[in-house]
Amino acid sequence: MSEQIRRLDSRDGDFFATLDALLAFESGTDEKIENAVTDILNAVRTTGDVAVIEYTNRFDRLDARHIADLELPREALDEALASLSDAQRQALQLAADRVEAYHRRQRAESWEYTEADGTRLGQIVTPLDRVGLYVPGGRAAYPSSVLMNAIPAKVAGVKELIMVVPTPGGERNALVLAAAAITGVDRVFTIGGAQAVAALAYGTQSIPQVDKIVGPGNAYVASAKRRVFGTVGIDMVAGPSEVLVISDGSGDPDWVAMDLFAQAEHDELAQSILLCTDADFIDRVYASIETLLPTMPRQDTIDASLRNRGALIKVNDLDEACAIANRIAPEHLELSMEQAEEWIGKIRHAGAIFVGHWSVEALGDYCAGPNHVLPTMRSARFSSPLGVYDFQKRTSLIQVSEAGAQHLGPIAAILADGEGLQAHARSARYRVKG
Ligand code: HSO
Ligand code: ZN
Repeated sequence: MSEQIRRLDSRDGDFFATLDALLAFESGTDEKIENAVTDILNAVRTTGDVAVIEYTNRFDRLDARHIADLELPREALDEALASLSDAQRQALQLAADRVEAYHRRQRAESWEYTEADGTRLGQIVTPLDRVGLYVPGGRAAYPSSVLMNAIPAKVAGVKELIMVVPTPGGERNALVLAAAAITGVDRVFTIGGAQAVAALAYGTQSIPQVDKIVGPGNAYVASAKRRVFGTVGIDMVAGPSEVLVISDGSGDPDWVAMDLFAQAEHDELAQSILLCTDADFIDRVYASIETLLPTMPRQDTIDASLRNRGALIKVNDLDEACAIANRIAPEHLELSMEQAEEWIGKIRHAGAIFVGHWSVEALGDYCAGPNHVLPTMRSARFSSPLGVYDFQKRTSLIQVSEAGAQHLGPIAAILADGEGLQAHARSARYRVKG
């Protein structure tokens, strides 16, 4: 057997050190990229459209003269939608409908309450005004990601959603544009890279400044997003995709192997790990990997990913598997087992949990309903899937009654005295009568 994927046992003396090394992922900063991004951000900030046009022409081999040449009219999106096969159009629409139905449940509402003395307190929820959605060109151009980013923004009530997508050599991705049409993206510019992020963050003569930028991108895009954070909001900067499968040895080893492949085919640094209580089943999954790998169009990527960061791990029991899962805090967790439901409560850290043999990640990636933008690199310990709440913000409401000011004034004044802030103390005391 050729070695495709490492095999570990939780009883091995150095198991946890090996596991931690396998999980470690340095997103690191590359000086060359950082410098290039600095130049691009500065150029776009100072010269606006001119720089955007120049970089776009250079990097994407275009000959645009005005930003208008780089904006797609609504008809172009509708044409893209019309160009799809019926099956593709229906699949995209069904997926969009399900994702929308799920996300509608996430909408937060404003609330308030009134205290006995008439003081009214509350929280006002407001959607963001304008959001930029970055969509990569080339191999990682996923129409499903357009749905997953655009739909929660629209459900939140974002007024204007601006998509940027590079078209290297002028090549457009019809499915991506169709997804933009279906989700009601308001404007689309065919620009990409750090120059697109800069244009959205700072605004140019022709491209409006947004309040938040979301969506995946290459190292230049990620660096640019990190750098403009503060000027605008950003979503998380995602690492490579990950799946952890917990198996009790039930089910079909081919299914498990293919679920590992599905993650591995994303890229060479994607991570696919199996935790299984049954050594015999692990042998069968290993054999399935050997048999199925040569049949995969992306076998080189899958192979590299499984070798780099994959593992088949024998564990003592399912309790231990859950403990390891919590340590890994995977982006996707599949509970590939007979009584899967009973184990949900043991999982504290995962971006999404797929319960039972039928709940395969691929369904979640496209059309189950929940978002496929999930916390990676163990960040499920402290963060959540992309959702409507990422496109809403909260404002506190404070309406103190006259009686309330009598009661609260002395409390605030004492605390202000303690901080040595006399203006605070007096502005509170002014409102206290007698
Ligand atoms: N597994 C990816 C999402 C995706 N899969 C898009 C296919 N297309 C990250 O959750
Ligand atoms: Zn995927």
